[in-house]
Amino acid sequence: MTAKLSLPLNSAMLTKDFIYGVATASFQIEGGADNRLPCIWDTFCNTPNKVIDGSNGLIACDHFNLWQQDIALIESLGVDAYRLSISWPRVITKSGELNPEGVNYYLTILDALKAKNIKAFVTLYHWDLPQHLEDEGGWLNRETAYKFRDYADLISQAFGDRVYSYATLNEPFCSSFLGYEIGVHAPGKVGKEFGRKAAHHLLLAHGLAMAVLAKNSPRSKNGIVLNFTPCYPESDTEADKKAAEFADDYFNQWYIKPIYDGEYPSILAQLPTEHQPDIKDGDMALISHPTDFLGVNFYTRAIYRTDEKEHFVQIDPPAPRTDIGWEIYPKALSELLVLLNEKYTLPPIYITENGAAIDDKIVEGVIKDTDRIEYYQLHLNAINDAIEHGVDIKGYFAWSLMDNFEWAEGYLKRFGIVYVDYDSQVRTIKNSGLAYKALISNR
Ligand code: IFM
Repeated sequence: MTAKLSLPLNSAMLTKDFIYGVATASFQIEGGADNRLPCIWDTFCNTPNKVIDGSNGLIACDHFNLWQQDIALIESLGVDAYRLSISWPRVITKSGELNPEGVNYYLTILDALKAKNIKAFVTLYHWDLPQHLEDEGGWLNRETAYKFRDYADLISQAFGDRVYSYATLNEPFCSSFLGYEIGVHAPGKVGKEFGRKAAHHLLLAHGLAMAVLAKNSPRSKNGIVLNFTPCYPESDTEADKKAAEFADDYFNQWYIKPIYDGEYPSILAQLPTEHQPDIKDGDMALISHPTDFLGVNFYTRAIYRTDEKEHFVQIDPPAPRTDIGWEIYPKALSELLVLLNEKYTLPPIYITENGAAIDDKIVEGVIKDTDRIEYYQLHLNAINDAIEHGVDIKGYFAWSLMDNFEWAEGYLKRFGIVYVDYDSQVRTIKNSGLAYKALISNR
């Protein structure tokens, strides 16, 4: 018997207005690397000891060739929406023009989704920066923000009215902190003097692109997707609480406050000058361009204690944990949503990613991922709680449609509700996928 997903009968999440979807990202699934320019993740994968299993994105799930069957798969799940990202190095040439082949690839996908009445949630940047832009400084170079604006301009004109929602960026925290401050993601730069500078240019890119999207695509819902890992103190001592607050400003509020309040958290003044971003006159006004929605990605929380040398230190996550080592703590999701709603004047929210890495086994064609179903159930309940507390949440996307390239973890961690056999490229819907499908169709 497949475990079920359910919600209270009076839940707003059971109305047809609430959007259910599945999410992916270009570099994680597409492959088709010969048909695009190299990106920073190609270079990172080619650098020894960066990706744990030494793998890369050259083939991935071969979605570049198998997209038709993947869209049929998405349709078979009965979802309302598909969140995908556009590979910048596939659609824009080195000289900054549209690459018609790459654009056509996405146009056919978008048309196929439209024909099946599946809403397209398009993310313009899910970390695959063209390598030639990194060679000019990447997100440390302010010019990259303007290059992103130009890409957003050209691609949104080309896509016309095919897109239901545009997100400018996915998780600028990961691009800047993981990529430019601690170097565990591409491009692998390490230095406290880099992280905030990269973040500022990413946020500037978002603001510049928002203005372009508002002009070219006024009918789509345009916004940004941010990830949140709520920060909890290890104890009730003032010192631990202060440590957790500092971490929260550094990892979470740093990315949302500029967008909705037009300023960075006050910890900005406590950072050494050389670690601070280069903020020019007018930047904060550009960054705080109104958005039609906020995308929230949530997986786990983090616990902090005070430290003599640093502002905070993170302690190891307690059990229960998923296969990637992240604590399962759904209460943090409802608390986060309620807190964000109190703190900021927000547009409607979509939960644009949520899911669990589980060490799945396929046995006689069946994947009994009961732990993943439980994870989804707990988090759907948490979202329902937040809605009951007055938070305006319009939809939910499972991460991910299918197992894929999990960045520095390579193919070792499986987040899909569909199992991928990477040798044969056969896809098999896991029990979690069947449970998600049943929840959606029973509305
Ligand atoms: O796989 C990633 C995704 O690309 C961005 N958000 C988190 C997921 C799980 O790590």
